[in-house]
Amino acid sequence: MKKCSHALRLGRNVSRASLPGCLPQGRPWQMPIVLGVLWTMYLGGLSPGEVLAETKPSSWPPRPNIVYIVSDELGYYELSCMGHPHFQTPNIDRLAAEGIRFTQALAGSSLCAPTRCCLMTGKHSGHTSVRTNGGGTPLRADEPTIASVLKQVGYATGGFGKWGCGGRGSTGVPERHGFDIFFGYYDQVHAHSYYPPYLIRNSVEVPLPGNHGLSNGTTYSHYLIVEEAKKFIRENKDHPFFCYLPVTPPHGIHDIPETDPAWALYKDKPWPLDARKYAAMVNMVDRHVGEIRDLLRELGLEEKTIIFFSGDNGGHEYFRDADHPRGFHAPNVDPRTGQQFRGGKGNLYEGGLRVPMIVCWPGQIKPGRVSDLLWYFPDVLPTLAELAGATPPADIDGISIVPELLGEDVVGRKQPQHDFLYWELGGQIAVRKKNWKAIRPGMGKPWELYDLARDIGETQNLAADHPEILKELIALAEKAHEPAVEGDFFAPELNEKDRRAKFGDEVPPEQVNVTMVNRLPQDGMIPRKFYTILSCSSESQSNDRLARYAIDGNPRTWWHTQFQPDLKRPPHELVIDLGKEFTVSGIRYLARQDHTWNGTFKECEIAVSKTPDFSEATTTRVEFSKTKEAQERNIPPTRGRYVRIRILSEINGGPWASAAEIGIVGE
Ligand SMILES: [Ca+2]
Ligand SMILES: [Ca+2]
Repeated sequence: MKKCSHALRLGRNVSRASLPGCLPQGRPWQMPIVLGVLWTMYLGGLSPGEVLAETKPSSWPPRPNIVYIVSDELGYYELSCMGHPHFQTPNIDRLAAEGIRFTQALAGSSLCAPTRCCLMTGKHSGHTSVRTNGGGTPLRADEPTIASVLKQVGYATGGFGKWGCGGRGSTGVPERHGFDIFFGYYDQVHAHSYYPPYLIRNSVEVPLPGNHGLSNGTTYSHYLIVEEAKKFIRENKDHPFFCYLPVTPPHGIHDIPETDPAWALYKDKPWPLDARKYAAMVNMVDRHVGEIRDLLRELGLEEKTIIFFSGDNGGHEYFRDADHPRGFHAPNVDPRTGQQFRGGKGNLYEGGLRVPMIVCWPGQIKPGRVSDLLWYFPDVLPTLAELAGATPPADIDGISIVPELLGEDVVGRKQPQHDFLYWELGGQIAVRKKNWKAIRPGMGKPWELYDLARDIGETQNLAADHPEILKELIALAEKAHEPAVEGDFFAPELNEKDRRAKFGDEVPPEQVNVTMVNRLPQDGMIPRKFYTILSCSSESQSNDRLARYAIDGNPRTWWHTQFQPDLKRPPHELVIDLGKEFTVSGIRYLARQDHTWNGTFKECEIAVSKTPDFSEATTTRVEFSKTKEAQERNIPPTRGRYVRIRILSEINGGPWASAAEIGIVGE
């Protein structure tokens, strides 16, 4: 990383032909611009910078075919061209050798769905609609994407792989966002299995005979996805196309057919089984990159097609153990120097944001370049729009990097630079301005400040040394954030079905729910149909965790207290109106049913009252345990219509409260 750090101080270290010394050759749409530049300079005596700002090639835009490949989870260093001894990626290495590799092309976010939303919409994660990683959270109906922008200028648009910007039955499905065809997975939970009973094409199920979910089946989904992409390229070979390939490997579940040639390379390595499968999956993706390039060559499209290859979020430290504290393959450790990026998938340190990014366009992008241009996923939309001659939406955060890709002299203008880059993820926030990066690693945690030019590993917090810089970056962050407004589900059962399909089609839904998600027992409970929420201390509107979800009967939805824009601290409370008087004798509580514990109730005060002001209430203290199963606590039987649950502490001492379901026991 020493080279990169040095380059950061200098800005960029990319060598570039300077005007008027180096004329490009054999590129008809580029020649007029160079001559035009020289002529204008001669006539007006302008400086090259001013001239660049004025000029465009006469045959602009170039309108290439666009192939955009995203490998889910692939880490920055997990390529053989990065010197990693575990991986064999000759085709991706060749792509880099024949194109441009970026050292500072950063992910839009640090988890699958939020980062994909940045990629598709050109917005940073302070403006996007999909900021949570539930898997099916939808884009809003009216949101433009790369596909809808390119479609307006006549591109055929196809997507193949994992969507993650809206489950089936929602406003976010890809065919409502500019894709002529999308084949693969809409919900990310569905995408955990390489052997699901079906995939989806434009919201219609495509059965995969012999598949039973998880790792059980005969049809490996990724093969079909690549074949569909190739078919799309063949069918559209005669006019411009956008082929988006967000493939799922090497994301887990780590499966690869034993017959795959990549498995033969790794099956006998003295490594844990999953680490072998992971490396084989990377090699398999590499082979498919080679096959796509072969197809483009066969169709005579090689020089008419720009190929992007990237990861989706920073490397996940898979298969960690005492001997491999940064993961078995250490995706965020430079295998040549040992230099480390801090963190990884799920956080906003560099390890969570650095992804491989390679762009290749034979005849147009100079081969073998390495660029330190600082850019990120929101820049992809305006970049592709410029290449295609489309107008990007006005309210995006990205900037086109076409001058960097093709040359400022060729494009006729300087490469613009970001004033700042912004990320948010749950309670985490990061802001980057040139070499400075401010990060708040979690809700309520102090801000940190790093000089990435000197400290790429984010080891020395300079917040106390440079309070004025930190203050400036925090102000930028506050300006960058606006509350998320997600799209809607009009048929959520379709999305639920797709999520269950991860586990196969032969398990009855009820059983899946019992196995995977606990429910609140209903016997002895005052029926839920009587309940309404009279009041709540706060609710998290930014990610749709509203109080009413605590009584909606759905264990997959939950109430969470507010943490944005400011953090509400305990005590928290919910008041349930039972509609009429009952004799209340207990309370049931179901903690949130996802992977995290935050918000789990511990000490609570339960008050029962005949009037909503609780002026003459009976109160009882109860304490809940750390379990995802339903819990019941009894209170002395009390007549009343209003029940107030006041949460005094959280099971891990956190400031939150959350509840998947609350039930009132009584008669
Ligand atoms: Ca991912
Ligand atoms: Ca619920």
